[in-house]
Amino acid sequence: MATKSVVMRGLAILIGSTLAMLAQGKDLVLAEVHPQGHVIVQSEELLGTRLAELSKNDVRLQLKLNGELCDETHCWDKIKAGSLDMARVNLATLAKDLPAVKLLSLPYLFRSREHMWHVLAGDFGKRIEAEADKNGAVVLTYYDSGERSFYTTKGPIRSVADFNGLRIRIQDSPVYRELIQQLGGTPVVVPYDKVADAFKSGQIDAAENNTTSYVSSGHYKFAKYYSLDAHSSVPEVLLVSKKAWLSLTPAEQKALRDAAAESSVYMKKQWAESEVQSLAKAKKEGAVITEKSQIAMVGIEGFAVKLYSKFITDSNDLNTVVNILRTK
Ligand code: GTR
Repeated sequence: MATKSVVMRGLAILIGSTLAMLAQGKDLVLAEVHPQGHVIVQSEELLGTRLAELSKNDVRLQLKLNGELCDETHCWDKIKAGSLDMARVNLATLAKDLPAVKLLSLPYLFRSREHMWHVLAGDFGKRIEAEADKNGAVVLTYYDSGERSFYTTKGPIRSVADFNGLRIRIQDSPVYRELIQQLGGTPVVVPYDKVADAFKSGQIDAAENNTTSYVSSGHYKFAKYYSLDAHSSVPEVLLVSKKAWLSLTPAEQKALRDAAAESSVYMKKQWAESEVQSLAKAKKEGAVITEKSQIAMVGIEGFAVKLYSKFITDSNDLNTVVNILRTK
């Protein structure tokens, strides 16, 4: 009798804790540098809603905004180490570890964003996923990041001479460091959330970004000369650490992938509108926009292509870049 009641009590505890675990579900923390209202954050909110629906509330997303948990370089390091579940970063952040991302970041590589998406959808995209996997990360999906262009406090960039002496903020990427040096400026690595302060304190005279971030970050208030040279179209990437990925059941993994894919479709639809609105806002508030047709691109590209010989290190890379250039 006594034995039975011990067994029954044990069973009750086991059932109780199992039910509690089921009721609790799993929380995935997603680190993000952008603030509420940014189109990327809106897409992540959708991701969270759809993930909860598709997993029947079994997996929930906890969004941490404004770089509260880490800047992008450190978020990537944490993803690799498995100490952060998820992060959305610009793919350029991975260039220091993924040779494929170095190639993708080469300036003026893509004719258009459609070109870039075609390349990512093919073998090159698989190569990025494999290299991310080797680093402990799973690529869930990509978001649009438009094209990045330079903005300065000093005056418009119209030719390569205008880079002379500029201290230009860059993301932490060996490719961008080299690009700025080739163009005659001084690269300064500053985390995204510190760029406005760097403008204020005079640490930098210029930076580069897409239209949406130029405006949502408030950089347009410090650097009003925005010259649309469109030197790179490196997309945003949504990552989950392998550790967090492997803690999910196959059904939960599917829910996460499906929710991510849906959020990406939504994001890409919203992106164009967000760019148009941002540019209009910047112009209205005094930004001076220089169109690509007003920039002496041949001279600039002449310096930029020197990066190709630096970062294309073997015949494999060469074939890859030639294939990218040939992709329709
Ligand atoms: C933004 C991008 C961020 C971050 C930032 C930067 O456009 O969405 O993820 O990479 O640029 O320049 O640091």
